Amino acid sequence: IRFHRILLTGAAGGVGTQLRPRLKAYCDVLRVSDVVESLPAAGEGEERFVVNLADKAAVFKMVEGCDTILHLGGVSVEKTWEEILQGNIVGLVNLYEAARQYGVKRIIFASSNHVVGFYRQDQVINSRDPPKPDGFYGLSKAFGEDLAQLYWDKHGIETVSVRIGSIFPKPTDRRMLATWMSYDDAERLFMAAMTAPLVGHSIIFGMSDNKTVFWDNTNAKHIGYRPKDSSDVFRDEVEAKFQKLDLNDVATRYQGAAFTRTGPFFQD
Ligand code: 15L
Repeated sequence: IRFHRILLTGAAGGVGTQLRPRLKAYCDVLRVSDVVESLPAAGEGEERFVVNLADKAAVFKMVEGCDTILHLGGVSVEKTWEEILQGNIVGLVNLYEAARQYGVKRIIFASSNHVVGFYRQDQVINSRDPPKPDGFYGLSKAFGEDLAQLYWDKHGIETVSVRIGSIFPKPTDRRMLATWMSYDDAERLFMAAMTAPLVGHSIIFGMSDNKTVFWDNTNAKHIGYRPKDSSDVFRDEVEAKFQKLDLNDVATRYQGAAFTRTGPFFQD
């Protein structure tokens, strides 16, 4: 499947920057957007939009003419409630309303493992287990998943909510041996989500083929995502760095690790 125009939001972020050149292979036109002016200029076959998601009119212009959206935009870590409200709640409603207006058929929504961050690391959960957000950020992603469900049930817009673990060059702590997803696997997952024949609203955990797991993706098998990388290649390196396990440390205790803390930006 080739798309005419894909919209990539959050294109200046860590994941967006990596995905941007890769997505070009799947569409005639790649429209990239971000809130920051530092978003690199449009290359060949690209269109560039600097947009604040809380600005409804701007979001509508950004969405018009797009076949599908990979929505990585919004606030991506714990921040003040006001910032999360604007970026992830108001912004998401704007995006879905625009999608409804312009007939976008499917959205790939970057949800997060922080929707379930208060499950413990000795629990293996699946997508039907109730959310246990670990902060306002995780809560906003839980809202996003429910919003996606509503727009499927009521308006027939499909969404794959990807509860992304940790997309980084490599796992850097013990928790990430379970949560890590390589950039190559992220591309595989996002493209599987974009092209699977029928998804309705599906929730999938975004991780590589890791040996240590917190999440069971059985409910998302219809998407056909086959990871090819594994965090285990880095296991010795990681375990050598973190030899002593403190079982009372949230980094070892909870799936959401530091996000479960209180304190500045962790909502005391
Ligand atoms: C997230 O949701 C963040 O966007 C990312 O920066 C990482 O912190 C990731 O979760 C994680 O849990 O590793």
